[in-house]
Amino acid sequence: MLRRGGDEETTKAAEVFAIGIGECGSNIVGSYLKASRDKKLPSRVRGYLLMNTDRADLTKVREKYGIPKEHTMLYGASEIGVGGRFMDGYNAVMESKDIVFDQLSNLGFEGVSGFCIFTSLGGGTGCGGTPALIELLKQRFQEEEGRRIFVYVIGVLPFEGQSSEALNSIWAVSKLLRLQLQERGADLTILLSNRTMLKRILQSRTADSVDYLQRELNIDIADIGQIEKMVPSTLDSSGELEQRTEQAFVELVNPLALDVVEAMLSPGVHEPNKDVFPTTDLADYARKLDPVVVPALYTDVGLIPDAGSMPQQLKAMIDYAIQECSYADVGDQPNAESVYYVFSGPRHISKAEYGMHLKEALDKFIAPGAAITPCYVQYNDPDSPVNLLVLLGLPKIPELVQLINEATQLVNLHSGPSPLKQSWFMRSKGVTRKELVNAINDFRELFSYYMDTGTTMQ
Ligand SMILES: Nc1nc2c(ncn2[C@@H]2O[C@H](COP(=O)(O)OP(=O)(O)OP(=O)(O)O)[C@@H](O)[C@H]2O)c(=O)[nH]1
Ligand SMILES: [Mg+2]
Repeated sequence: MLRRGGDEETTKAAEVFAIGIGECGSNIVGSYLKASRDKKLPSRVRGYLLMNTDRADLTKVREKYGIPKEHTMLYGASEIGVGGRFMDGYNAVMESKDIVFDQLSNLGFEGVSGFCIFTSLGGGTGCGGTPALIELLKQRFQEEEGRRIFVYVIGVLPFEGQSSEALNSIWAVSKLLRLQLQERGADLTILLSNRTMLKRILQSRTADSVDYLQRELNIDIADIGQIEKMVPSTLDSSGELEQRTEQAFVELVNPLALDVVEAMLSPGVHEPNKDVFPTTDLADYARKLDPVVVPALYTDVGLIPDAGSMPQQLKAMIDYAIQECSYADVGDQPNAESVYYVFSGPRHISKAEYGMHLKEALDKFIAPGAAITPCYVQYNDPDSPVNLLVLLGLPKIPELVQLINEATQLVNLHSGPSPLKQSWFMRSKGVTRKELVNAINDFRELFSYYMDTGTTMQ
């Protein structure tokens, strides 16, 4: 448990309950809790639960991150996961409603105003279970108790070449958005992309990453280009090397995922040497941003107020953050429809006077009329690091085109007049072809501006 005895202010500030569902979600919450413990960070979450339909994965996560048993939950009928069949993931949560709420209640979820659900979007347990969980939470709090809660989903998009997972991801995001129209979906879906995180890691820590992968996979890697080519060709099958490759990639990208979670949660937490202006809690993100968000995080920014023009340095910082540090590649022209930024550092750097320069610098990355909401986190220590978190609401995400194309190809592959062919959809996903085609069409509409090229549906 992260809550510290006696530190009332800290516990009061942390109003968030974290849920990790499925393997990816549990890993991210587990490693986040462990990292916070190791770094002795103040409490960011009030309580947490890791849930899975796979007994072995749950045991592994418990051991790896030192999670007490009462914070984990095995549910569903199979005990071996749902193997990407997301409708089973959805039903498993719905059918386990009572035990889910019992356990959440034992862990003290009653008073919280917000939930963060961590999951991959490409698997089955988390991808299908997340919308179900949100429906249940919203029903319980908003419909039965008349109390507004906000729910954030931190969803991980698949690596390149995982076409079956691309299809699951598209279904999940479309489902979350559609449910939101009935006040039963996620208030904010924050997308982190494995393929982009991997690309970032490989670029920034080339030599280290090559060494690491060489060691883990026990193969000779000549250069970084080779790894990038390896990705699509190895990941969609299930042999031993493929599994080890994926595992190694996941270990590489998870620290990056933790950084952004930490950056998002930190403004809402009281710390003695810190001021936040304006006061910001997690709910503010949902109030100010569009429902799908891509974060960008630039850490340890080297800003030197005495050396050269500050407006120029700030502009360079914004450019770099958005173009090189986003968690799903948004390209050069994200055209975001809303922006929230958190600028943190020592008092003489993270100051509101710079707001106008930051606004100017953000201008070319946003749609005309898009709202910009600032937040400054100021530390008394003049040596504290400078970090910039930018949350882009409904940006253009070129890699979604790839995702849509991969999913469309898969749908086409299994389409045809024969019912035998079409039974693939029910068998491997648990839904009809039509439901998946609708989800893809939702995506095409939402992100239509760059859908003039690419694969079309048959
Ligand atoms: N970043 C990251 N990605 C992960 C991790 N574990 C799995 N993934 C990715 O998540 C996707 C698979 O989803 P899982 O979370 O394993 O699936 P699940 O929710 O457990 O569902 P089932 O296994 O189908 O029951 C793949 O795209 C993996 O690459 C992790 O720890 N970190
Ligand atoms: Mg699993």
